Amino acid sequence: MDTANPQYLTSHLERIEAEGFTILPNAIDTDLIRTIKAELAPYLQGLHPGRNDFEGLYSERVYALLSKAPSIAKIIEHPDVLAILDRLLPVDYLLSAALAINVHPGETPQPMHIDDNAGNLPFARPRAHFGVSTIWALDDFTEDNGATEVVPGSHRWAEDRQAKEDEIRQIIMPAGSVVVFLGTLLHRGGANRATTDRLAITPQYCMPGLRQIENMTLAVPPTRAGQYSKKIQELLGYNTIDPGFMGYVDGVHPQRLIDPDYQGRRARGLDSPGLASFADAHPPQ
Ligand SMILES: O=C(O)CCC(=O)C(=O)O
Repeated sequence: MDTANPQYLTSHLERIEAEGFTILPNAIDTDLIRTIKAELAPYLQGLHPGRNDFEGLYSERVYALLSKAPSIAKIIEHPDVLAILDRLLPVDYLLSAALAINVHPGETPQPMHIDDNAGNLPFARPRAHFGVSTIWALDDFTEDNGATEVVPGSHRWAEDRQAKEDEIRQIIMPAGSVVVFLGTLLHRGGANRATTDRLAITPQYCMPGLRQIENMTLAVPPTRAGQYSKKIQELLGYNTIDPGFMGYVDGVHPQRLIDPDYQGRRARGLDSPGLASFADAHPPQ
């Protein structure tokens, strides 16, 4: 995507609004794909097949990715993806999940689902999305190797509407491409009828006030988080959000666990707009 050209961003946002998803073809190069595959290789030895139909009995999943395969940070904070997320989620959105899914030959279709269930909050669909997901193809997604399948327009559907087979569309895209979709879009991993694997990575992002699907600050503890950019640290949850303190640990900013010298806004003499607006909304009695 040419992020300098606002028309590209607008057209992706329009597609997401209309269909619930958009595809960014060839967003990373083969060198990065090769590096990520090499980092993941020790964890994809066929020893840990999925435990149920959702994980996929003929699939392997790798979790806690930023503690295992550091190059994956490059796709989690890919500027083209973040440019879209910045328009779809409130500031300070979080990384909710980030996992690799290697779909082996023989895999059957995954159950159709949405990604932003948000702990069963009592808001039935149709509703606003609580999250946005991405699925990166590290192998070509083809007609028969288990390409992700989506149901265009289902981000507007009511809770009980089921997709018919002719409403499902395969995401066929070359390795290095990414599909970005709303958390309310119905989708699933496809059946792998080919003779080769289909490797994907799915970073999923959520509103800042929600619980992350993976407990990210335990999956990527401060000693590991310290090797990444500030943006990745914030996405993991080493941040606080307005009104000023949600996310604190032991009364201090969680960045202090990574950098003991970290100075918060007030120590730096900056306004804390969140605290100000919180105080306005809750005047002392
Ligand atoms: O593997 C895929 O293509 C989709 C996986 C997925 O949607 C999930 O596990 O949440």
